[in-house]
Amino acid sequence: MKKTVDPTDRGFIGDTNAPLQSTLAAEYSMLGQSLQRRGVRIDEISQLVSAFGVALPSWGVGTGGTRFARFPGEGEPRNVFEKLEDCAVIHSLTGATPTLSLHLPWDKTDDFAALKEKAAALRLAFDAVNSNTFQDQAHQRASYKYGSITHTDPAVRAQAIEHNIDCIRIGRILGSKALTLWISDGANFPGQQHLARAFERYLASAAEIYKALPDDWRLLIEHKMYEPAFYATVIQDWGSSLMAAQTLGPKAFCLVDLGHHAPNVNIEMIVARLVHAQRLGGFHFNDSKYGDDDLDAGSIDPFRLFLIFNELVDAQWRKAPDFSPAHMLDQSHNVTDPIESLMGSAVELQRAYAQALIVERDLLGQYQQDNDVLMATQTLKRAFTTDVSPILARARLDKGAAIDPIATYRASGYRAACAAKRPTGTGSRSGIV
Ligand code: RM4
Ligand code: MN
Ligand code: MN
Repeated sequence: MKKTVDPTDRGFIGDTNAPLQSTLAAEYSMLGQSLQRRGVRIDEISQLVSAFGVALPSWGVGTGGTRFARFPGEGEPRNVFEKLEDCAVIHSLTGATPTLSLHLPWDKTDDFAALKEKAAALRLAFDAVNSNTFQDQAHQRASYKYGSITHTDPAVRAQAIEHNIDCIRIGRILGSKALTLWISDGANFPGQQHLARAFERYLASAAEIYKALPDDWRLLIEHKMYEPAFYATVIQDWGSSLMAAQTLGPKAFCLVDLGHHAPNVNIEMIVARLVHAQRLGGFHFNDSKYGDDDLDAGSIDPFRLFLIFNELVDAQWRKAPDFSPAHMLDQSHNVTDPIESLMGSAVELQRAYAQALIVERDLLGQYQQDNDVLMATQTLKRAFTTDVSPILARARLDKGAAIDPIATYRASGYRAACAAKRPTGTGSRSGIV
């Protein structure tokens, strides 16, 4: 039988790092010299990378599925406490995921105070809470089949509003500072829904939720082009989301889920516009080829991820006002070990961030000013094609995390240990996302 070690154990991580350290030191120093020739100080970059964090989606540590089937993974977490344990493994090995985002009622428990305590013991905290009015729960008064906060029936709207307010209450216990509002409301057929009135009902209901927000909280409005509504979704694009945020008030912001756009949409441009409007609230990072595919961040189009981070770093660099977007992952893992996918994605975000940080911004600005198109685009490409892996590994090493998170995770035997103590078939309900 393969041995099992606690992958969060510092001693174990240190032991697996030991044989890799001298190669890393050599690679880091070589990269440092090459960056220095561009006027970039590598230590500054690795400190910034080290300070970067992204929230894990609690629903992402379970195995996902498609509309056709779900194949349960081995040793899936059976409840939110076990989800926390998996998140702690990811954070211990990457040092990049200090927070997680809950989804309610998927993550319901009778004791949220105990959950908070357990999280603190595992060095984890809570980012935005997500409400769920896109499926019916057992014993629910009214059905969301034809919508939730935009439903034509005020009783359904009231129930959905109440649920969101309850999420805020739970979030306050946990120390969250934001509520993410994604609704699946929309229409499958032309004529099914009065397009203008549905949006008006959205604004009125969202205003009720907004009223319940504590002063230091944000409402993150997530848009999505389609699915499950296939003809018209009420908050289908960043225009609707921005209008809603601006109507609701200063605590309302837009959340950009990368997968929620038509293929080929220029997401970095949307980011730039939302930064301008001072309403960029945060991200759900993932990747996609066709639609809301929820694939691992950076797995399909790493250049696009880099271009998004380029906008974020640029906004930081020019001190854009009211700029502090939340970074969260929102992925569904059907054919990989969710822990490995989430670790890989956190690292890919750091990679895009590091690449964006090494863009020679003064030079780029000058090329843009002079309309030197070729040199401007090459300046971006130079940063993107630089292998920043030694910076990422160094940032992890400095924090006591793993130089090679996935290899270390595999060496620990954690998944096999989970499979033994968490029987298959009783896994999380957040299967098909
Ligand atoms: C949606 C959307 C939401 C997520 C659900 C599970 O497509 O991305 O953020 O909460 O899926
Ligand atoms: Mn999302
Ligand atoms: Mn989605």
